[in-house]
Amino acid sequence: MNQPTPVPEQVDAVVVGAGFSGLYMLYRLRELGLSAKVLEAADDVGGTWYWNRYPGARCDIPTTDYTFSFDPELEKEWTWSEKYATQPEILDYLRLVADRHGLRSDIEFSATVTSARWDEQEERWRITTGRGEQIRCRYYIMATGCLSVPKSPDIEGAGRFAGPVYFTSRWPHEGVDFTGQRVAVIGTGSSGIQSIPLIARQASQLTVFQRTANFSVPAHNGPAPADRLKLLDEDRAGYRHAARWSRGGIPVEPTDVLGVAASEEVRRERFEAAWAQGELFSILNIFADQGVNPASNDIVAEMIREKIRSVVTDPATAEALCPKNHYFGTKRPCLDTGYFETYNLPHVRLVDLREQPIVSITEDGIETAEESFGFDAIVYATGFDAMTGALVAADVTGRDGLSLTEKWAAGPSTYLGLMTAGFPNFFMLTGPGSPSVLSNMAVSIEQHVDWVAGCLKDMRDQGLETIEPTELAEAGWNQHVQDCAAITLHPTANSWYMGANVPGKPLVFLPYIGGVDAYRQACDDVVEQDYLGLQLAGPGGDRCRDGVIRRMQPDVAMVLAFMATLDLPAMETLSAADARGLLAATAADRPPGPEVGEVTDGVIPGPAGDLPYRLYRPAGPPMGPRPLVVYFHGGGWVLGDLDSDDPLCRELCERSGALILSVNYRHAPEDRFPAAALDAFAAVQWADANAVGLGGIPGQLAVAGWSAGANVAAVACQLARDAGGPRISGQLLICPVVDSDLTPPSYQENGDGYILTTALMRWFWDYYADPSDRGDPRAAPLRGDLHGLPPAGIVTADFDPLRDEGVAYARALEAAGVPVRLTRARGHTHTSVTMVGVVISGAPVRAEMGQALRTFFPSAEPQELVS
Ligand code: N01
Repeated sequence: MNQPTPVPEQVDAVVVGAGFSGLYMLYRLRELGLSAKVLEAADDVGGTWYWNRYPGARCDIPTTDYTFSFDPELEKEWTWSEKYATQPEILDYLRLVADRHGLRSDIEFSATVTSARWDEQEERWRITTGRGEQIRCRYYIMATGCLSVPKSPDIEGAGRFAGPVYFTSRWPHEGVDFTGQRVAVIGTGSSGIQSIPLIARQASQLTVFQRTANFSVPAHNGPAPADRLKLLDEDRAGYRHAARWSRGGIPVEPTDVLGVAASEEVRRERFEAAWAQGELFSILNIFADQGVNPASNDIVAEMIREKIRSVVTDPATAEALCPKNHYFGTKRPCLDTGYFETYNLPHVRLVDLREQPIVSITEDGIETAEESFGFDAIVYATGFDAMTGALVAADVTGRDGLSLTEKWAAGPSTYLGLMTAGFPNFFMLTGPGSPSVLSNMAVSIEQHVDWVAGCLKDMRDQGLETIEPTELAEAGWNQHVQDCAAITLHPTANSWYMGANVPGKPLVFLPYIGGVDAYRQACDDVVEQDYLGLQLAGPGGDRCRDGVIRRMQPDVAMVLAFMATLDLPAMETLSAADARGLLAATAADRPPGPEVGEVTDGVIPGPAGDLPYRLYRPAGPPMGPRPLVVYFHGGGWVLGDLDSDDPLCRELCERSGALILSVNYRHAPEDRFPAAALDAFAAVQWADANAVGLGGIPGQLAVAGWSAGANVAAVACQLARDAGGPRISGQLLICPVVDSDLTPPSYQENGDGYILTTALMRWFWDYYADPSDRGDPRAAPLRGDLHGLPPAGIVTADFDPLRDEGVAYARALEAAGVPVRLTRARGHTHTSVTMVGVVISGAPVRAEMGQALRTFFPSAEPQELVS
């Protein structure tokens, strides 16, 4: 007789995992009145704190902060015993949370999910467990943790060892006694660094196999920090609020001290204070630029290396323990208790795998390129398939039979790290593309759970049943995640943040590094903007407001936010003299730009008097003549001078390998149209006539300029063509003013809030040219004849009122048969592309500028690009 097909259980939501995030998610789902089931592979709650029971396992975020905040009564009842709690204590805490809220009744233990499929007809997920159970649910929520799937040993012969093998991430519950044993530990990440000192206490011989030396800071464990406890006692709610809106999920004021600018005394003082504090967020906050500037990072890294050398007595071992292959912070730094001191013990030895790689694990030990080691036990502290491992392992199939594994073959793609297109009603808690592992997980978990719960409530209230990101919104978020990473040193490291620890895993920066505060704001903005980028459907009607939540480069946004705090007067409300003063004052503290070979100042004769110039010569060979670029500064024909654009000129010089001759021109309102244009043309004529004396190559002359400087550069090209010379090889026009029409869409979109405003442009035009002159091609070159002009490199910025006229000029030049190289500065403003050393995301755009200049001089000797 046929067995009746079991009727699948039905719940509103299935949650996978009963760690911090799964427990809190269940609590919130119940609060909403939704039926929910948590599937947990272990036989108890705890998640990462269930599995990682190796000796020395502790949190490395202070317990004042590594704790739930959703239950104020629990906060009162529970007191952590130490600054950094042990694994058993954290597990006890999570058990208490489960029991206090009666969560266990909705948790099925020892239940693994073998597959999850989206049923298009029913609009339900069909979940299958290892026991063959079927569960149907509307919402499928992965609370599987970021570091839960251990990396399988990728070492030759790993299965051959005859003795016991232990993984830090799957430690036996009864513990391990290494007394009298010869023990090998492979791996020196957080798990290795925490466990090695304790294993050394028991083992008769301990050999640590290190592939990459790691930065580690003494934890100075003990009672919870008194200053934090005091703050909590005084205003717990305020403290938690500050944590939620902090950069890392702990209320730490981000420093504005730049490592490269600080005195030796200040550097040392800040470093020693952070070292004494023994907290990750302090040591990562010594300098504002340590995460982005190699020179600043080196200062911190060297001070840590000094500490290691001062502790480890054997100089060769000390040197091997000094991290030199990655920037500090680009691999997860560790907190330790007596880690480096352990290497002073006579029975502990470090084997540097970069000196002698492992050839194979053998039956009785480990063979390296130089030695054979015999062991009684091997401990793998080799890490995890981080952030994506648990998600793709769960065999998730969304719409049209697309599996998550297939979709993410080239790296994860998510919207806010919470959802992914093609997988309706599928949520990831602390998924890739969210701050997660770069933050205090407790804060990030609560934020994600709260967001999901809020979303489910809104859907229910509005009669909506499915939710899924659009491709556009998701692509935009992925881009933003990568943009944030790209301005840091992170992508340079072979870290698990990059997926580099798992052979064959795509190299993509996985978490969101823009900050917990910025991230929370983005999530809130999505909701505020009617669930921007999400398609929602149900009896309440289908709807989708498509769009990208963060289009601006993160450092550009930071500069704008900073400028807003300065509360500067709008330029157009000032006199020209005061506006010039303001520009000079705001430029005073900026980085100077790259070193060049030589800088000389001089004057050239202009039509109405001398014009000051500054000549930049690139560093290095060849020492002979170079192509020459005449450059004109920006400033709306009213402001600016040789100093205002000095850093940009330096960078163009280094990137192009050409001489840059920056020339001042007469300014309005003292000298109105066409004075600036005529000066520019005169400067080009003079440069051509004097090329040899300047060190230039005769006949290799180009022009360049930014903003109004690009205007006069473009005009100079038209005048030179009309006058039959000089011959100009190319024109680089950076965010050019080429028309006097203030109505194109880019003026509507970007006319306010991005420094160059419509009002300011109007002010510039009013000073520069009478309305009757504004159609003259010498004021508005877009209106001129564009045939026979030199090849152009044109840069436009997304958030620039002038964007559309730049594009229009490119199109019009092309139509006139002029070769054009159009570069879109994605996510940039009119000014941000020129902010050398401040806006790092502008570096690729400036590299493009240098490249454009190079193409103007094909016969010039190739130069090495300075990136
Ligand atoms: O893992 P890891 P982990 N041959 O990947 C080495 C969190 N955590 O378990 O750097 C030889 O950091 C590998 O070398 P390399 C925390 O976020 C927190 O220690 O790839 N060696 C590395 O040294 C942490 O970052 C706490 O060259 C091999 C080590 O193994 C994350 O979990 C405690 C190898 C792996 O280090 C992961 O930490 C513990 C091979 N084939 C963990 N493969 C807290 O304190 C790998 N290695 C809260």
